Amino acid sequence: MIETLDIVSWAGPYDDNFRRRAAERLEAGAVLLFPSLGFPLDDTETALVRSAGSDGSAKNISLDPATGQCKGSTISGTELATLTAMLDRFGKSARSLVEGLLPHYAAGLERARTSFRPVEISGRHSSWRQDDKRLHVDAFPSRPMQGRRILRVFANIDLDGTPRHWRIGPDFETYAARFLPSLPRAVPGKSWLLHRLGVTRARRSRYDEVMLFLHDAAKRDLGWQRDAPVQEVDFPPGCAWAVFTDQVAHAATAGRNALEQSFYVEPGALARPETAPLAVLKRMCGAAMV
Ligand code: AKG
Repeated sequence: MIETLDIVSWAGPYDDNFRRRAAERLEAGAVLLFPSLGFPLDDTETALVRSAGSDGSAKNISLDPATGQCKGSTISGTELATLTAMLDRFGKSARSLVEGLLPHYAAGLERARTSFRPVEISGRHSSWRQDDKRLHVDAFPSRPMQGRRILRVFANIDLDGTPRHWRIGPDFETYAARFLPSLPRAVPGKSWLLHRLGVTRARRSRYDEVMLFLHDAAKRDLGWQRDAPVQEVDFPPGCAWAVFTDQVAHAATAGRNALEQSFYVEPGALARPETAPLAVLKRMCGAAMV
């Protein structure tokens, strides 16, 4: 489940061996772990990270690279400019890493939001649906993916040595097989109406409905949360990791001060599309998904 790649720079070119292993293992559902890939901070960024988490900012401070706007933080002025620049630098570094290791994604890769997650996870309260301490695969209620993949790059930038702790659950097919028997039938007109009402940015495909169902059904099932076989992983400060979070069941149970960059990947850019949730669900449900 964990493929360790000992690279030390966010910019390639990377060794053929690293590129081959990244391409083979990521789409097979592994987490690519880069134990020596730290994201260095300068003095002003370090001061900002040190004070974050206690200033009332949201659990997720995010930068939209399309607008350059940073949302969720209570800071302003030069501090906000420093934070925005740090997030943008991380987003660009993550893109350079992905394009260097997985060059076949470059033409089908969209950089989405970059986030800073300063707040300690353990003990944090949220609704069951938003509780990322429960195992889940990612799906977005308002942003239909229509088969595009969700690839995320994380870095732990905590200054006091706190690891980020994840639980990684069973493979996607095993996860889906557990919940698909109770998948509700599609409701004609629902995706049209949700789009019309502005609840979703585009029409949800059946793929989006099934992925949201899998996200919710897993988080709601406390018995499965307790009993599912998991691998416990600590991501210490100074490391980075990349994972298809729409495929890999994951729960983040402890840690603070992480950076995260989301990418959307076109299905046509995948090396092995038959391993993607879109193909797995089509096969398991016996029906077209998009
Ligand atoms: C998610 O964003 O889907 C999570 O589960 C949180 C991961 C993290 O912040 O480490």
